[in-house]
Amino acid sequence: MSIAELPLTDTVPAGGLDAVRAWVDDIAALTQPDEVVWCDGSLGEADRLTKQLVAEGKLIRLNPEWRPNSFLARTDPGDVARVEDRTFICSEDESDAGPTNNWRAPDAMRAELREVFAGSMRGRTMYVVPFSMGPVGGPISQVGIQLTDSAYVAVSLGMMTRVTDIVLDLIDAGQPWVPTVHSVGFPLVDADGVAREDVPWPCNPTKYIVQFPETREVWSYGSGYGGNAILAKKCFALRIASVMARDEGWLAEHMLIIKVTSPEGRVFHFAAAFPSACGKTNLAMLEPSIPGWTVETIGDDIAWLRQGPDGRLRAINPEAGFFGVAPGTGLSTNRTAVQTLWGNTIFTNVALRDDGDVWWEGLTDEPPAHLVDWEGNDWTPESGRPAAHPNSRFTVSAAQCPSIADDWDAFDGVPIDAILFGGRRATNVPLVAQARDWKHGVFIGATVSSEKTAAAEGVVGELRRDPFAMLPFCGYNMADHWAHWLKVGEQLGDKAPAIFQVNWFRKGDDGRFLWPGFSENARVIEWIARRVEGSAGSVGTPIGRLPVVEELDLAGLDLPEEDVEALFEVDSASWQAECDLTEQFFDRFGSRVPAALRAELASLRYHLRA
Ligand code: GTP
Ligand code: SPV
Ligand code: MN
Repeated sequence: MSIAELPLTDTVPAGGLDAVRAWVDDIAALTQPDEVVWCDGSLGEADRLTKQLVAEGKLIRLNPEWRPNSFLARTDPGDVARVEDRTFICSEDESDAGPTNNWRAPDAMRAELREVFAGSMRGRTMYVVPFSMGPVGGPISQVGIQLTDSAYVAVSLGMMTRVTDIVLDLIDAGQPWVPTVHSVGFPLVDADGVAREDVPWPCNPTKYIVQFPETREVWSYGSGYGGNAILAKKCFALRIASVMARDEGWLAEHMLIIKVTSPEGRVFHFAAAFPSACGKTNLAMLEPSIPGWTVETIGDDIAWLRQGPDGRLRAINPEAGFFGVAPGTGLSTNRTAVQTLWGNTIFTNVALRDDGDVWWEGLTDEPPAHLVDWEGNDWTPESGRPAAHPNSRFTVSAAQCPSIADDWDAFDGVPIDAILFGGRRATNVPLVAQARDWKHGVFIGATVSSEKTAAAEGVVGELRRDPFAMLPFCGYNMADHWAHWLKVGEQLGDKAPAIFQVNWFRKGDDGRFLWPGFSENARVIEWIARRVEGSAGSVGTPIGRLPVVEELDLAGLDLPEEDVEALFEVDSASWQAECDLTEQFFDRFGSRVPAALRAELASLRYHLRA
């Protein structure tokens, strides 16, 4: 059979291990790797792969005195973040992808992918990596397999998910699985058999991050960077899983999960959706500044939520590791993360110290006198540029986190008491507000806007709508996602969690953050917990219920009264302008916007004018 005739999978594969083997053979015939290696997720395997990556110059081993079994990867300068304009949702019907996704017809995209993947792994090894999202065999968990020609990606996947060959047994016993294919698009031998040298970070200027929601497949080409290449994460656990969730009545969301314990010993679980690089990992690892409260980590990026047998919404963290933003992570901001990174960590695009350890902006107050920056160049504090890339990251296993909760990998998940929506907003959005009810909460989620960060290619700081923090991650029409949330709320009835909006990033006229953030966010967490248990009051405003300021614990904070006022100011004129923008945003989705959300907008306008 010629390459052009080779079928690409276009149905969810059934038929157990035979189907897996046939698929692996098909992809190998298409991409033509030298060798196919099946991974089992063992420590020995990770050790072999990292040693090989070091030998090939693709990883730098850090000084084991400071950072045992840890590595630095430097990407190609053109492959440092998610590429949203090269991310495609290939549903049969364009309207199912919606106006916020790039859509391509599935057949046309398959033909294009067949071309780019043909021979793309020549001269390389193709790794077959079976993984479970969530506890292996758990009722909310799902399994998948990633094929990749990058050992860096295979090792990263082993840290971020549960890689084990038990997954193959589950598949053989009939469990559905999601096939994902990844190539860095840098074959070492061309079609004429001419060899070329490998480079430290192979990738391709042309990138494709492709989801087929109906057949539940992922194809990724040209990038080695996290969200583009670790396909179990954003591609599967959000874009594909959101579609599964819509069809099956659950939720796949860009949310952290925490366990909060009050001084009286009452336990709460919160889930919170903030856009990329807007504080999920930091809140997930919060070390409360107020006495008596503890916060423990369950997840820092993705939550799968499903109504449990008791009628409550239960959540799991489908991942098993953290792929966290390095800059801004330091002892004074996120001590828990710094402790998590003591060893067994892969750092990507941070700076290298002369003593063989790593550094990034915010790790310490003062930078070292000399560094090698993320691009491999000499750096001093006078260089006038950041030493670490603003989207530099760490990859580390969740089990290593000192604040990890004992129930973080509970089979059935944890019951969720409150859901938080947030963003990076210099103006308008108060420090915290509670939604009046589920519908109002869905309106708040649907209208989140946030200043763009370095987590994706594009202009940093630009304000954009990022509903549910899912703009780049919803595998179907965003307006249908809102309708789905309304439906889930109806199913949950009076067992539905309370919904809140938070904003750590409001600024004063002088441009400084009004709120100290980080561990002080515990004060907001406390208010939310008190609202959930019914022991704190609130003040009704058009945009939601705000704290009674006297009930908010601000003791010991050096916060001028006018800053507190500014943090909670609801300016009618700016909110009316915000409503106009919301209407324009809704209009992009036409008649698919649920009537309940149009009604929320009308009611907000009415109350702002009243
Ligand atoms: P992704 O992994 O991209 O999804 O990001 P994330 O939402 O987990 O964001 P993360 O917690 O890594 O924070 C991103 C940046 O925001 C870091 O530089 C943090 O230091 C900063 N940040 C987090 N929390 C706060 C806060 O409360 N206040 C301020 N001012 N900055 C914060
Ligand atoms: C994000 O951008 O939201 C991340 C990093 O969590 S990535 O895995 O690249 O998506
Ligand atoms: Mn994220």
